[in-house]
Amino acid sequence: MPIFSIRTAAIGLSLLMLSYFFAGYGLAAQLTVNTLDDIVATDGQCALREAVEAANTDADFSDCAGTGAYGTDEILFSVAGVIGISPQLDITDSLSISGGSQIELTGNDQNRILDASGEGLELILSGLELRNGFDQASTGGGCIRLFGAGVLLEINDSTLRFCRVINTGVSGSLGGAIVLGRSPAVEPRSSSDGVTGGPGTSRLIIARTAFLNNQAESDLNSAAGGAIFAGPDPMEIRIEDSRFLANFAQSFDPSDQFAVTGGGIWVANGTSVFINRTEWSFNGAISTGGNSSGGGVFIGALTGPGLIQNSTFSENQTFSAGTGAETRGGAIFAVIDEPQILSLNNNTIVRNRARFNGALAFSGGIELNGAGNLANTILANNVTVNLSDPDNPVPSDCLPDSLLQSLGYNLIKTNCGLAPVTGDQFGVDPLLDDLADNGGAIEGMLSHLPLPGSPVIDSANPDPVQPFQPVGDARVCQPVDQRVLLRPFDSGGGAVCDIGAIELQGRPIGPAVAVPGLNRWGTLLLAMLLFLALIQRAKTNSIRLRF
Ligand SMILES: [Ca+2]
Ligand SMILES: [Ca+2]
Ligand SMILES: [Ca+2]
Repeated sequence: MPIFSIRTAAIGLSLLMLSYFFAGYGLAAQLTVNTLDDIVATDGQCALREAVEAANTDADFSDCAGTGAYGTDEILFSVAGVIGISPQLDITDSLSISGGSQIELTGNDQNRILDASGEGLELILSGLELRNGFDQASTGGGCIRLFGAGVLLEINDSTLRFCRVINTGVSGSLGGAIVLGRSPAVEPRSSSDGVTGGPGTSRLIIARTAFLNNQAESDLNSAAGGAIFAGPDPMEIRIEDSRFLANFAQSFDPSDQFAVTGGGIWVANGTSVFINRTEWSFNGAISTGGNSSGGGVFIGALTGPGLIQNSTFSENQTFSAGTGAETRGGAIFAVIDEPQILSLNNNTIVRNRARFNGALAFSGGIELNGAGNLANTILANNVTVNLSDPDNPVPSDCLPDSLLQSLGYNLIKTNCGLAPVTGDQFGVDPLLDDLADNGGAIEGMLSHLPLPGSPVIDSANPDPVQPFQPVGDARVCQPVDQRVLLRPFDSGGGAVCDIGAIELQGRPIGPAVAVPGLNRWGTLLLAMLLFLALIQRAKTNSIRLRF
């Protein structure tokens, strides 16, 4: 009996320790915001600002009482609508904010919306619209700034629009919507003065999120990352099912010496860069004086694996009006450190351009300084444009004498010296329709459908598609296209994938969902929802180009 008692006691103690361990693991209080007011006052209502204070200090604050033990807390909302944030919300502890797709946070063009800092801080945002955040005098990030070594910024199912950094001082203008990962100790500095990675690798994870009309603008210095500036710390980047439309980095620097880089995103030191099923259109790196590079994507150094797949790059541009300036990579510019390789698979990269003024234009499409692989990709109708002869754009899809290598089954309109491999079609037009909303995992996503008779149809690598995970052979097709429609589909030339980001007749995953019979009110509701979706689409598609 004594032995049994000891054993019972031991088991009991173990269970107690286990429960204690699990209780201490992943502590999280939930805080529910129930007012749209941005006021700290004991008024019976829990405001977002009060909830953030409670989560920061791990203690109930004012009218906000958390349910559960405080730790890495979560803020939810029982209201819907717009919250005007002023001044910015300061976040000092790991936190998630879930808006349930019914909350907009606006800075009213007056101030940044979220400012977070702390070593290892993890900020997870979902179901939010952040708009009209503004930063003028600081280090960037019009809507979100997250500083610290080894931080995480994860954004799901959200929209960031009209976030702006306008810097009229001597510092560069960085990250129209987001600046991430810079250590507070790192002084603001030009993006053109080299990469000095800070301590700790940070992570940026973006899914089903739209970056629309964000802008980093400087009057006297450089500008980098129209939507996102990530660095100089080492950074893991993962972007999926997202949109980057009409974001701009631009400089009106009169001294002709500062660079503008990354119209969509700027990454200093990518320890891994994975971009999947994402639209990059109408973004620009624009300079009145200095050099410009990476109209859509700029990677200062790829120091680990890099893969861009199932993505459309269209109508992006670099622009340098200065007579001594260079302009490079209308869609993508990347420096790739040995022995790393940037792989491009199943992309459509068309109609991008590098505009220059009598000096040097390099590639209008993609420009890789280092090793790159190209497979199942459309690279066509990209150009350089000399402002002195604007009516005669020069075809320029990639950079001659580069380390870009074909892995086969690419359509390249103007080959820059790649050795042809099985399946490559060089010197032909892809015959694509205009940019349009052809569906996707995120509302309004734009892409180019192949036109009837297009040489890209059923012309990609005929080997079996690669499994969903892990990302495998860079030569073979993805199992779905940019719209998450299944590949391959036989459009008449065999059950083979189409070249590019779109499988013309791809099908949804799983069986078709039957729509249950709708009554009169259901039909009315559906009609209203469709109407609202059309209005939203019209708004989203209204594109303003600024120079
Ligand atoms: Ca209150
Ligand atoms: Ca907390
Ligand atoms: Ca096909």
